[in-house]
Amino acid sequence: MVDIKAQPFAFPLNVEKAALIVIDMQRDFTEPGGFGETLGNDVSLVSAIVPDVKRLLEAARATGLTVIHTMECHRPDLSDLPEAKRNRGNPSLRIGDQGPMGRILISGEYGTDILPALAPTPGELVIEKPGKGAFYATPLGDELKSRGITQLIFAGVTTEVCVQTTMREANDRGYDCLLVEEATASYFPAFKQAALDMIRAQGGIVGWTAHIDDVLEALDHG
Ligand code: C5J
Repeated sequence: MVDIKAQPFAFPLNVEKAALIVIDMQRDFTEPGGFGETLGNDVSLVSAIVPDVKRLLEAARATGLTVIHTMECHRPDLSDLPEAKRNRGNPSLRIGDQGPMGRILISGEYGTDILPALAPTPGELVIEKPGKGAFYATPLGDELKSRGITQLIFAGVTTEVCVQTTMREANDRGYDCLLVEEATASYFPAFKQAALDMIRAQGGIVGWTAHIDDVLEALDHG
């Protein structure tokens, strides 16, 4: 057990029972022409975290931590895409439409893939999820139980949507959750700040937050 300096208080890391979960670091959210941009967002705000997510991934791999990647995506026949989700808002391209990087947020398409710099290595778990939360309609819960994981270290995008939704799902299921500040981003910096603040408020009501250098130092000693 090693303590990670964190807010609202130290996070007691048990490397045997912890996993790094990297949420939705896909081209569709981070590169021009993808889903994020069709919604009117500046994707450079989220692609900026790639070097820090990479540092975290490399440290987790070196420490022998379980590594999990998620991807928000849908089946090619759209059978797992609720009409409400497809029709929400006024994007220039909807989920399933043909875009410059293939069909938007469809499993197997180029734009749906995880960024090459952060690509899963053989043996790492990849969870395809149709919702914002990674536990909804996926095998994530069973996979974590079968590996004896009780702690989740979070990175990825976007902080207040898929990251926070998954953290809340995990917190309700009894996992200790830690979000790494420099390894998560939003298209709206104020929303990222608000999410960090609400996660660690009230004695860590959803979980902990920590700076990446403090997490890396603990992993080095873990
Ligand atoms: C969004 C996500 N923002 N991965 N997805 O629609 O946060």
